[in-house]
Amino acid sequence: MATLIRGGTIVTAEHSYRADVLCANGIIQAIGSGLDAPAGTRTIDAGGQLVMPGGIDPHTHMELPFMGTTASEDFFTGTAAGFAGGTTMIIDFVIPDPKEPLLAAYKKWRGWAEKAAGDYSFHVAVTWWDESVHRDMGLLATEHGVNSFKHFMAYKGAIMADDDVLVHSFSRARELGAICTVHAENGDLVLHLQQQVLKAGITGPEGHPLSRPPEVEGEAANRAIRIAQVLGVPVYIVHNSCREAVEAITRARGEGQRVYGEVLAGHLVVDESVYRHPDWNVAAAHVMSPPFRPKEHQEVLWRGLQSGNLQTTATDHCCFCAPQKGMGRNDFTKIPNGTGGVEDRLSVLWHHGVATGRLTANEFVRVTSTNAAQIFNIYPRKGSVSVGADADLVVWDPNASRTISAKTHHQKVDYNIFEGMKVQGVASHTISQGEVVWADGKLDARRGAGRYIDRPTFAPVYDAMARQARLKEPHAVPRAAAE
Ligand code: URQ
Ligand code: ZN
Ligand code: ZN
Repeated sequence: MATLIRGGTIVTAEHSYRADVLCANGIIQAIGSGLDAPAGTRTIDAGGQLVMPGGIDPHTHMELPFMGTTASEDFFTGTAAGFAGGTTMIIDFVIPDPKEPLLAAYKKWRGWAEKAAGDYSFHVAVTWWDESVHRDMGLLATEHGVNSFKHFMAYKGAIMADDDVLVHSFSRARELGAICTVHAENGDLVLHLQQQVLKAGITGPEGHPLSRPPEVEGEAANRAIRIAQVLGVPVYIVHNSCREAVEAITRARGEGQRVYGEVLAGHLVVDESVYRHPDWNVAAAHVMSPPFRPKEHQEVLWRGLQSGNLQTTATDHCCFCAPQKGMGRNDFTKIPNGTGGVEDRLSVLWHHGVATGRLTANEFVRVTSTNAAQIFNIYPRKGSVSVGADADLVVWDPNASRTISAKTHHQKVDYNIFEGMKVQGVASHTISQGEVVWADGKLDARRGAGRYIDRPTFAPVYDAMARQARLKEPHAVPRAAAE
């Protein structure tokens, strides 16, 4: 069945203009004024509303096994909740246990994701190294559409990648034309500080931010950026939460290095006072890493988006309900790290970004959809409103408002970090593969309708960059070794 979105204003990363959009067979068939609607077409009246590319959340963890439990949100409920907020695609993570073959882990996650309602892709984490990892990275890049490899510099003793793994993996990623993404916290420092905080008798959630101060994040962000610089590979720092990380990215980008930065909707508007909430469950519900920071960091993050030094917004949607968080009742280091947000990212960004004048509507599209599509090489299929692109769209009512609450959200988690927040800017309709999956407050998500989206590597652009890196530092990379 065709879908015609009539009378709206199309808003892309580049410009805004009045036109209708006709979708059929999963793609955008026509854009123009006065489009005819073939028999049986479903017509949406978008008068007074905006028509934007569906949101892309480049950082989620649906049903992640982590810290002795499994995230409560699964690929079906999580992508469906995304629809309710205008997000039509997620990029999730395959996170192999140390010594688990990357290809086997990838296949396992692919099985879990078959229930997804919306489209998805995977960053694959490199959590250990030997020749088999080198081989599997190649197979994933050349045969399975993986162009991004993740590295956790935190979580020592679990999934942490030390510098030896970073050097091997970053070098392999460059050979393959892939991008390296990084969770930047110094895992050795975190462990040391956790032990110190516990020794001081602090076992509650208030200990969490004490063990991961901004300097721990800034050091790791800079280290990852420098390693990427020497090895000539692009690097994407996920969930930047503080001034120290943004400064590291800004410096590198100012020197022409290919570095990208992501910020979570949560870190833009939630601050570290939550860890001192009198209700243990509320404080524990906010335990995620990097932690929420003192308020002054938020303005630095907003300026990062405004200046273009941070390119994408995400949620790191990784949900644990109160009984799960309770695993750390006597020791904050045992509280499963993670919070939700996949349903609320766009409204939070619109309310605090566009409605305040920090971002234009076009910049909003850039940081909620288009930049992620371009960085991860799926543009213009995704992240655009153009003929031939996937018909993933959101009809956005900039004047509607709603109050965010766990009582009404569609996320499978018993807490919402934006609880009680009244936000302006609401998805009135979400279209996925040309089908209306969210309309006027009702979800029509179909289990298993989501597709795995291949993301090709960047080889051609890449070679030029690698050559430039070699030429710039001939002493650093002996020519023979670099060929
Ligand atoms: O570190 C991550 O991104 C995953 C494990 C989700 N948890 C979190 O605290 N951010
Ligand atoms: Zn992380
Ligand atoms: Zn994450």
